[in-house]
Amino acid sequence: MASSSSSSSRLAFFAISVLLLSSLAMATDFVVGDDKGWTLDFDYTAWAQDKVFHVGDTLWFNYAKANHNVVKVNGTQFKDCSFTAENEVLSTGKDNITLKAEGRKWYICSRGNHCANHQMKLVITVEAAPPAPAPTSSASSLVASLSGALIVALAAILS
Ligand SMILES: [Cu+2]
Repeated sequence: MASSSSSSSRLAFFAISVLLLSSLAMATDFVVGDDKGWTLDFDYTAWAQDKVFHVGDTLWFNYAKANHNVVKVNGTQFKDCSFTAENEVLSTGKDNITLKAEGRKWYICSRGNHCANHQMKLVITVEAAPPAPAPTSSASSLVASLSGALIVALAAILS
């Protein structure tokens, strides 16, 4: 049956294209420290090393709020494990930070000596958003319209 094999390959093409398109358009959630979260004596430099951070991605800091916090600092403060009253402090225990701009970002824990002696410091480099950010209002509408165009193209090729 030629018609049934062509419709199943059409379905496969469709499924693959939707997956590819959604992965392009979707921002990534990074849980800092993965299962360990934001904690003492975890190597956040190693954790960040093999990851690529883009504008639009989100960092999640999970930790016991009685013990830790997250302070946004600059490069010098990061090196010295220092901060001032002007630095933004997050302290809910489940903080998320959406990366809004390219460049280096630095985060430390300001409790006790956690930054200086227990590696509670994270530096990342944020890159531009992944290819073809939509000039349209939302990423999902881009995916929808691209998927639609692809289906039409595939239907034409496969028919
Ligand atoms: Cu801490």
